[in-house]
Amino acid sequence: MKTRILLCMAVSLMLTLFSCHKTEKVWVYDLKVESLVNPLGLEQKQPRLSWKLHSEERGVHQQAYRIIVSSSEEKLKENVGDLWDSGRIPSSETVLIPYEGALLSDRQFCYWKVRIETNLGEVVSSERAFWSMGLETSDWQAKWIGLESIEAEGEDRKMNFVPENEDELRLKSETRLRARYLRKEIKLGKDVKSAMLYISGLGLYEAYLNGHKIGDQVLAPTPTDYSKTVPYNTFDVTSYLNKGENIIGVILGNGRFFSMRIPWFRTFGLPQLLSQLEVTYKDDTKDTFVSDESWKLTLDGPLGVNNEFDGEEYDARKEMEGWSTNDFDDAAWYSVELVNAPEGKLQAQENPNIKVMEHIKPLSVHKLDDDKYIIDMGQNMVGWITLKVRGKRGDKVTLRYAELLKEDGHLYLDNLRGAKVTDTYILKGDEEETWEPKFVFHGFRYVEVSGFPGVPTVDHFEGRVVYDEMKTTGTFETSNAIINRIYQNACWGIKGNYRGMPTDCPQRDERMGWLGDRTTGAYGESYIYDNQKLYAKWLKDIEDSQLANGALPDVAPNYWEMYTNDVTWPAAYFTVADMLYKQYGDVRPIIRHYDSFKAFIQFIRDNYLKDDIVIHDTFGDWCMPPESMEMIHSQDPSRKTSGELLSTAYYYRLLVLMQKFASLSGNDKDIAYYRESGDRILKAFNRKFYNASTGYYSNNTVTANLLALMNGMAPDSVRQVVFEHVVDKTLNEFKGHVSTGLIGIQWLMRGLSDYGQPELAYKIATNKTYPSWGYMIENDATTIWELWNGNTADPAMNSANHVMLLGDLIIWYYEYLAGIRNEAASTGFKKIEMKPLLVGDLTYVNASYQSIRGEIRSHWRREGTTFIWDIAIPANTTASVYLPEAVGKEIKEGNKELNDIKSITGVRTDGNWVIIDLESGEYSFTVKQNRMLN
Ligand code: RAM
Repeated sequence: MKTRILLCMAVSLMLTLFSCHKTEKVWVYDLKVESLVNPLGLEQKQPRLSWKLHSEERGVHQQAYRIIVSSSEEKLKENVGDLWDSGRIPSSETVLIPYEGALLSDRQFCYWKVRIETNLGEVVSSERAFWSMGLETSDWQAKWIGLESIEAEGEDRKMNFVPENEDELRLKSETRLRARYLRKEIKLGKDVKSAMLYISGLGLYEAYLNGHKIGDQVLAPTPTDYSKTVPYNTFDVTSYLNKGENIIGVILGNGRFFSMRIPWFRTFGLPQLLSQLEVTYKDDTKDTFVSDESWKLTLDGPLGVNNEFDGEEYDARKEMEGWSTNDFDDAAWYSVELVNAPEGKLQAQENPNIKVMEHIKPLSVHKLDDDKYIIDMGQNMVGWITLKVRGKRGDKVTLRYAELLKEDGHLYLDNLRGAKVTDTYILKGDEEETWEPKFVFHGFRYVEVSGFPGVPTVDHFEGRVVYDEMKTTGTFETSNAIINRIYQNACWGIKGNYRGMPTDCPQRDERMGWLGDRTTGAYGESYIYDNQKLYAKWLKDIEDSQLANGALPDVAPNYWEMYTNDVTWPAAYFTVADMLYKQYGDVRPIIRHYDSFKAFIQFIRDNYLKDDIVIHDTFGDWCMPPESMEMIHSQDPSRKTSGELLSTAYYYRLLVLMQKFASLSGNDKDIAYYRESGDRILKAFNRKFYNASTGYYSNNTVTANLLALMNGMAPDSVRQVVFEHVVDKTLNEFKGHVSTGLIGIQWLMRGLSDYGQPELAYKIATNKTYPSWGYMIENDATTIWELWNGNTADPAMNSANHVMLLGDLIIWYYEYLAGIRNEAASTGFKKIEMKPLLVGDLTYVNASYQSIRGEIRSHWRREGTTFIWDIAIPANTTASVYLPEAVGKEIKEGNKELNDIKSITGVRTDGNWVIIDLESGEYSFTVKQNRMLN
């Protein structure tokens, strides 16, 4: 049998990945979250099931499937679908198929498999997989517990946490809370069959059973606006428990619940815990153990003050051996207090947890003149380092983190603004001690070590690279070293800014989920990382922060309550939903958020639309290359693009998207409205911004002209002349360099290529002189900078790890250079278009993308006049393959003529392309000068 099935429990969007101490992965479905219409409506409990086909044969299709969902493994084995047996469904669909079985109850375990029939006559069964259902609100018996007071480090003062006056505010701004350690004994009278732990610790928690940490996630749960949504995690903890006495221990950190010192940063409350352990004994009786007033708590553990910006303090002398085992006396601990539940709704965390995803060794450790050492990780990374040390009791090692060094070799901290980025470790003075922080992370390449007993070497430290647990789906490499390096930098920047939300940066006192940075970025990123669940979660964060009047925020989750009411930043809400549909074939986010989209469109219309022009904009074409190398923002009116043009063009774009969304969500009645609004805006836009005598838009910036072209706003008759201005400006005024900021860059590479200037796009992609991505690399960047002039600009806003200036570059790498993309009308890569861009001095591109339907591969190379292209198309998909410069040349697949190949179903030409319709499989094409013609 040649066909295999990989079950992807991409049961999608509403399922939470379980603890991973078991070899199998378990998914949890939250009954409440995944409703399409009514979030509480039980009728909407519809997980979705996906699988991938893999075959070594060509031209394989699925002709039918049968899904079986059972309430036990035994039943599944016997093919008894007591929950759901779909029966034979003649269909080629494999992605996000809604469960249509019996109404699923809370905590229900669902075991499933699928059997498919292929066109080759095979019948293939998948392995079994399973998911389980979450808790309903009424299932929670646990109480929220904590301590309603602040105990500041070293001082004996208590205060209510809500700052009520200036003094208290100042106190908050000086206070980092110590970690809270909580414990509780649990007596199990019988042998355990299974046990589940449902837990939420705000801001961050680590849970232990009998001394063992539960799960390998860090910084859990992932961040939300706790006044709207409170995430809980679920773990299968069967293997941690024994008959008799067991101890559950939890450490609570501040996270973003008791937030950072900055006055405008929302604080939700003091750290608090909700924990519910449900045990089923072998005799099928059950017990539930919940957090309540009987738990004990101490602030006097080794983990002291902690927060994301300032760092974490750990005093190993205070370690309480066995604190989370039953071999410990907690008489000196406080009794916990019952505290109010956070305002938000408890929901199973659907997006992946954050994990230590990679380990890296430092490049070097060297001594500074003043007894400090600098560790160079060789890479601007996000996470922390582990410390291995041996010394006297009470020795204190201090670690500070920075992205850059000053000329004198010391840390450059200016661009971190208020973040103190300092971790300290006080030795207990035993043998060798190892330590790493729990409730902080840093964005850094360099670490300053002081107070280290002895001489530190690279062997004393290891980098922990921390980001959301998600698959790397893309590989990309070319013959051009600078492109490869930029790609690597981009990967480091993207993953480093995934922490349960896509942040702007990981190092300074900001780290916010800025919407505008991802409007197009999220789409490019989806080629490299499986970011589906992260972005689906982020859309909910955005929805959580929408105001009653329809306004959308600039940052989500809503830690800053920032509403500038621009169109350009909130546009990400729409474009990310569109991305999920296009790249993953998932229409649910569009349906779920449709009303919120609609409300925002209306909000702008009611407040900022005047004569069909959106008259409001704050950020402009953010961070375009300014006129002087020291500036952050250009002040030169000829370089800046009109805010009205930006917001009107983006508003138009949203109206076009709304027509599509209305149709996809069954709101066809709205389509005409959005079309008419769009038409009016289109007219007003051209009337106001197009200058017929010059042939350009507004003040002729590249961004202004590109937006008109790429959003389909420039009338056909003027497109060419408008584009000529883009080229002219780029070549003559900016000497073949980028001239845009965050907005224009979202269109630049595709715009230049689509309108016939791919060579100019290639030049921009490979420039090493300012301003360019290559210039960053020439100046030692190992990530992407916030500013084109990041090496010389004011540190007030100058991060060395921002992804917003990537614009559409990653899309261009995959869809253009490698030539892997959805066909225009396809979603989720059911119908693939393979169309590589042979440009510049590129001699090869090797790329692959693990799509939701399987791996798509494009490896091409030029050898003299011969073009060789190895491609792979996943089973159950088809592709249109564009062979470049192939007309009139000899084309072979393997050593056969195209006509002799069964899985090639059509051949035609377009210009110099030879286009082939291809069935799934692996192919190797060669295109060469036909000797007869020579
Ligand atoms: C900066 C952020 C972000 C940008 C906003 C407008 O402070 O870092 O990248 O979107 O400003």
